[in-house]
Amino acid sequence: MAKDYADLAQQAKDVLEGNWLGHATKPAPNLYPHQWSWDSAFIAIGYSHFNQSRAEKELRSLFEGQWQNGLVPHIVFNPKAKDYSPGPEFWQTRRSPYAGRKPLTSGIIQPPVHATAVLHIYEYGKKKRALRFLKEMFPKLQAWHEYLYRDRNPDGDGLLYIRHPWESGQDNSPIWDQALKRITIKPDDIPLYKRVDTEIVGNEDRPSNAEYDRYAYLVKVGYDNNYNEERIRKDCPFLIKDVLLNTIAVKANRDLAEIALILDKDPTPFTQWADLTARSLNTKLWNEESSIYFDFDMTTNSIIESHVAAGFTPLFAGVPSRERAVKICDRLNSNSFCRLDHVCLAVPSYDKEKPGFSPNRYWRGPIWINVNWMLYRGLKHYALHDYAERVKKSMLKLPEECGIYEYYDPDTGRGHGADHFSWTAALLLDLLYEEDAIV
Ligand code: 9WN
Repeated sequence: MAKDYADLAQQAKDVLEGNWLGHATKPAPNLYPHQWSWDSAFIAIGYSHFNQSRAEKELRSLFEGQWQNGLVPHIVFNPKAKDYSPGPEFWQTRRSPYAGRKPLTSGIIQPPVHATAVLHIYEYGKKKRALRFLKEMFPKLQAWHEYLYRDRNPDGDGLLYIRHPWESGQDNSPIWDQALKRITIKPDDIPLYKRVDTEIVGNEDRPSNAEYDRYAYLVKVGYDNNYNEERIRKDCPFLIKDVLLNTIAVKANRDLAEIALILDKDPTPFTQWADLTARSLNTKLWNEESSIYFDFDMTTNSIIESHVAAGFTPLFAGVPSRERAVKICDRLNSNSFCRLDHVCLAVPSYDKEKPGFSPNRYWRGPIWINVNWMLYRGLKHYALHDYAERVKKSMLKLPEECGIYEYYDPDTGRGHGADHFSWTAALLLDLLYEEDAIV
């Protein structure tokens, strides 16, 4: 890469430094003051190139919140931070026999990017030290994946379910619209909560109040059932086999298998899980007509036909055949997403031509850097170089010209949500180091 990106890299490092809490990195200065699960994995991927010790600390800190049944919670609360809702008390995790008291955590999960991050640290780090870290993390990652395939795989088809939109990491995605609408709740059933997000970021960039009522209610379903997964499954009106989470699980299992081999351990369980989930994604969730993978609603036993960019991410885990990968690339290269021969700023999170698309409202249209990072790596894997290069260029251009934001308007590039957003900075650094663009 000809251009010198040293300034941009420095800005990205400054963002991570500014968000460093001493034991972990918060996703953004004000909006997200705690530690989030998949954020930390992306952040560790960024650190792995220039600060191995911090990359390790990041994940070590997250796994301090791991439950005894292997669950890795989506938030590990920072006792010094007060301004986030719902906070630790809201989750009532003491009702679970598995949750720890210190640190306090939430009671749901996020996509399991962690094994991928740990392997990344090994690949880019000093080997002797990284090997010690692999040894330390292996049993924790193993317990985490065992939890997923024991508690979230009731049909045995390897398609893991989520029981809260937050578990997918894509809070207000149009994928959940119908499922959330079906949940009718009496006002008394909504636990008391106060929104603080809209005091920090514009209301128009965030989920609606109706969505928040349902988010709060679904948390209550968890604690009312003492976080017993079998009971929750019977009671919860929101159970979805999500493409993004399952794709990430395939990749994480492949990476954990590789870690096992490095440590001279048996990789078979992880390879088998990866194969099982990949096969089911292909046989059950692929839609030939639209060249996309769709989510599956377990409550109605039906496919959710929502055309979101996450539906193309199986590229990242090498799930589709070459033929399907080419079709996905053609679909991306269209007015709905991001045409190569148009001025386009990267892949938006939702089809621009579908009802409900919004250029600024969170997961309903804006460009997210982590999704583009997955698509970029996936496209490269299939040697779809033209499109991959285009995605990469856009991923560099957006933060360079518009700031290091949480998400971006796909038409104007304007940054939205939180400024100084950690995973945008970290994945940008990953790209820059990988391409040797830093001099
Ligand atoms: C709820 C921290 C997290 C990300 C999610 C993103 C958003 C939280 C929120 O922020 O979710 O978990 O308060 O809106 O959707 O992907 O991990 O960055």
